[in-house]
Amino acid sequence: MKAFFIGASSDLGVHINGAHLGPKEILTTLKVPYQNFEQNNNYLKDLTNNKHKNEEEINKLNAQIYTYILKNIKKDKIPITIGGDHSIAIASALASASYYQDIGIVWVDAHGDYNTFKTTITGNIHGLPLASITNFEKELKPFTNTYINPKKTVIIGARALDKEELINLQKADVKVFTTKDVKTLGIEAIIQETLKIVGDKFHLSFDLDVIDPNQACGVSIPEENGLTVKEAEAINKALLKSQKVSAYDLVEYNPLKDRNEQTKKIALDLLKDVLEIIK
Ligand SMILES: [Mn+2]
Repeated sequence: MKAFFIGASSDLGVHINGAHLGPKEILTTLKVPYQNFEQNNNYLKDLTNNKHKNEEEINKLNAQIYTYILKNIKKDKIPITIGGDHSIAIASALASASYYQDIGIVWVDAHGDYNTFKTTITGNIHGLPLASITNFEKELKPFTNTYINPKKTVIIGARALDKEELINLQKADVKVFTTKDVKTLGIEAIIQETLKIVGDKFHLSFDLDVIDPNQACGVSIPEENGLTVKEAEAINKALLKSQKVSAYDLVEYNPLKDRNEQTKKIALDLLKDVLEIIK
């Protein structure tokens, strides 16, 4: 098999408990071997106004994941990292960026994850990873000098952007396709444009909260008026079919919020497509 699996069992970047249970749920059902990473204090207990919540623990965890992926990634061995909250993608994206160099990134997410320590309202670090990966926020990656060019960065499915976060995105020149754009421009047009921006190789980071909570309630921070499962699956498939994906993340599955394993089933379907297409 071309893929190898990493469990990133972390809730350190979010104030809601549960996402750290996601990797085990998904990966044991998938019946694949995986290397799991966690920190002792998985759940963020700091509910103060601290803007750097769990930063040290998150850096420690990400350094481990980064090192492991970089050691095991090869042209024909694609890392698949299952979260956990989205802060773990700093490790996976920068590991694949470090291996391939000059890659792009596609961030499928209801949120921009483009806050900085200056602009964050909550101090929850899962709102910062894409800014960190593209070096708009210089912190959160003490384990590497690598970053991804923001001009080769595309967000798909955004519908909950903070005011200052939106300014950050415009300053950095990141391309954002909102949920509304997906519905009006159509998936084909968006994928075509995305592939032009990200270039020959790109990291694909898929946050389950891009899907409408009516169909996928098992996430920590649900946002109304999302993509349908069908749309999300079509975007996932089309991006994978380009055969340009360097590494893949599936994040923010929260079993404590799921109903009848609805969201887990969606996660497994998305991964089934990943494994079929990259085979
Ligand atoms: Mn996210």
